This record gives sequence, C-alpha cells and structure tokens, in this order.
Amino acid sequence: MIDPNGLCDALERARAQARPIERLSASHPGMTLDDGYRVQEEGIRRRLSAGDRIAGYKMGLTSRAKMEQMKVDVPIMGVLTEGMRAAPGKAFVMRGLIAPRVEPEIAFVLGRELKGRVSAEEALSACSGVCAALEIIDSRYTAFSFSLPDVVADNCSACAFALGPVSPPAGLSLAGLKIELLLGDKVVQAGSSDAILGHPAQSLAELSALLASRGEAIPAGSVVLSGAATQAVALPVWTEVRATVAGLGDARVQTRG
Ligand code: OOG
Ligand code: MG
Repeated sequence: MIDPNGLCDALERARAQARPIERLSASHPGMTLDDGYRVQEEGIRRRLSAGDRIAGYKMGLTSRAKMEQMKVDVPIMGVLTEGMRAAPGKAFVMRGLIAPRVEPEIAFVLGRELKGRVSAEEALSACSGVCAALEIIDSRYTAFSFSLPDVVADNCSACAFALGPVSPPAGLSLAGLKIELLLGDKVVQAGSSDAILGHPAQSLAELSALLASRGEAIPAGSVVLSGAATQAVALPVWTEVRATVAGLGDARVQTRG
C-alpha cells in the first residue's frame, strides 16, 4: 500500500522548490498505475482547495514518438487547471521550473459533456472547437526518468498550456495534418496528426473511456490536449515558441527568465 498523501507531499515539495526527486517507484517498487492516479488525484485536490479550477484534461504518450522518447507505452491522462493556462500575449515566466520541455499538440474544446465509451466520430461531435496548442511539460523527477505509475502520479508532467485560435470542427478534416514546432523561425520538430492514435479524436475517445472507468464524464467547456505528435524539446528562455497545425493556425508562447 502506498500513502498518496506522503507521495503527493514529495512531488509538491519538488515542484515548489524546483528540485527534482528520484522516481517514486524506486522506493515503492510495488506501486501500480491505480496508485499513480491516486497520487495525481490528491495533487489536484490540493490545487483546487488552494483556489485553482479545472480547465480540462491532457492525454499523454498517444504517439509512437513520445512513447519511444519516454520509454513508456500506454496512453495516460492528467488534469489541466486554469492556473496552467498561459495567458495570451503575456510572457511565459520560466523561473521556478525544473527542466521544462515543449511539444506541439492539437486541443479540443467540448461543447457538451462527453461520457462513456464512444467512437472517434462521436467524440468529435461533442466538440465546439479545435485548435493548435503548445504544451509545456516539466517533470518533477530527475532527468524525466520515470515509470508509468510515476508519471501519472506527477500529473503526467503537466506544467502549462497555450491555445491558438479555436475553430469549429464541423467540416474540418483532422486527418494527416502537418504539425510543426518552431523555436524562433526554426522548425525543430515535425509530425502528422495521424501520429496521435491514428486520429486526434481517437485520443479524446480514449480519455472518455478512461474517465468512464471511474464513473466520470468530460464536462462541457473542458479543454482536452490530445497528446504530442512529436518528441518534446527543451524550452529555451527568451524565445518565441510556436506550434503550427496545417489548416488550424498556431499557438504561441514567448518565454522569459
Ligand atoms: C509525459 C507527458 C506526455 C504527451 O503529450 O505525450 C505528454 C512526459 O513526456 O513527461 O504530455
Ligand atoms: Mg503533452
């Protein structure tokens, strides 16, 4: 048995002090994926009691590129809060982070609640919007080294997210869209929307199924990050970072120290 409170304390301390810790499974070898979700839930409960609000969810490890980079091979979910939303037009402050990385994503905005096991088409029909997004991840573990239960406990390395202009999904095809990550004018990663579980809406459907297994639904208004189509790269300071998705536009963040 693990102590979700104690493990959450260790992760919260690492985050607050910007000092990474050794992965929890090293000292708790029996830790399961469910244990990881228990620690994650405790972390979210603490954020909410400190006044933060849920903005939505993130799917992680939904592409081969990410699975290979992180050496973990099952999609996972984390929770996004309003405190993680990078305010448009405001510089993103890197001070206080551990070793942030950035990755290009496609995000959905739910127009109505999505519940249960659904197809990708049904998942998409619940959306009022879709957009390019940037996710900034920051592991609380040394050198982003973790097992599946560890990364789930750490809320899937969630740190911040930025959304581009939101388009209505009706009439848009999300298949085979080119996705690029740019630092300044330089393309540093490129991939395709097909890399996200075959289609990004499939990631939304998987989230719905994951939540359904706990008796939960995705509320209307939620933002859902479908997972990076490419590997993440180290986030540099004093740089304009952009995720572009063909036909959807781009999400931007300007970093500062
Ligand atoms: C885990 C988070 C993965 C994604 O988009 O696949 C993720 C990590 O890489 O530290 O956000
Ligand atoms: Mg991500």
